[in-house]
Amino acid sequence: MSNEEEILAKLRDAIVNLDIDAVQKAAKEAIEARIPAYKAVINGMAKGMVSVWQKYESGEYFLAELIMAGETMKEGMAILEPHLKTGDIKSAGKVVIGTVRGDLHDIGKNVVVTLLKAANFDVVDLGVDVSPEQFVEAVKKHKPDIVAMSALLTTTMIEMESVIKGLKEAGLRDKVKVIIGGAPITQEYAEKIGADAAAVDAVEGVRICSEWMKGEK
Ligand code: B1M
Repeated sequence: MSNEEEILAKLRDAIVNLDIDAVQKAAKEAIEARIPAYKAVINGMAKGMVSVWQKYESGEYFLAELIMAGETMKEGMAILEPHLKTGDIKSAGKVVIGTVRGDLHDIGKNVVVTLLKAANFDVVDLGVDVSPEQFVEAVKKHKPDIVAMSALLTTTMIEMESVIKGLKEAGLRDKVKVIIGGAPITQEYAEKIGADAAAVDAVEGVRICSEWMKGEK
């Protein structure tokens, strides 16, 4: 195993073992070894979350462990986030982002926020359980280039359509690009509800947003 693979494995294991000290130590090691911070997040900690889920499914972990895994990931993010910055001063564009109404999952959304900031986007994070009205108000107030929505539940993904409807009713739909993401989201669903794009992961989401700002799509 190379040094890089070893450190990524330590990050994954730290999440699986819900070990905040270990995740902080491994995140610092990743920085010292000059592993790109986005890789440490996506190929390290986020992969650990998948194993956590498998343990939950097999009955080894319960809801408390899922929550603790999320907290462990946040501690690792706190160390890696400053190293995701590219150092450019000019903002790439403004994004209003949130997890839709009824949905409290924010780990994936937070990864997207971190990577957007790293790509020099000005990010307005509305948090979780964000109603269509709150999205519309935020667009009026912050005048973003892009609205990004996250949903992890099949029961809440329908809220994305309500947000787009709200933007249309407020005469704002043509003023922003809309991107959606989260485990149940597909390109087909994006087309069905009138979003401009769907992203399978945070890296793709940020790539699409960057392309939009460069006028490439
Ligand atoms: Co929940 N949960 N959960 N959960 N949870 C899922 C989503 C589930 C798939 C597990 C399952 O049953 N198979 C399931 C949904 C089933 C469905 O709807 N079909 C589920 C359920 C049922 C529930 C509850 C209802 C459980 C209950 O209470 N009985 C409940 C609902 C609460 C609510 O929201 N109202 C619930 C609660 C929770 C916890 C609080 C315990 C915890 C969330 C903690 C937190 O977020 N702070 C939790 C967790 C951790 C999960 C799983 C295990 C992991 C999610 C995660 O963080 N993944 C999840 C199982 C799974 O997804 N396989 C599950 C890691 C993260 C990095 O990935 O979020 O997919 P992800 O984000 C990715 C991409 O999707 C994408 O980029 C990210 C990074 O690459 N992406 C975007 C996401 N948003 C984007 C936006 C973009 C672009 C890309 O815009 C540009």
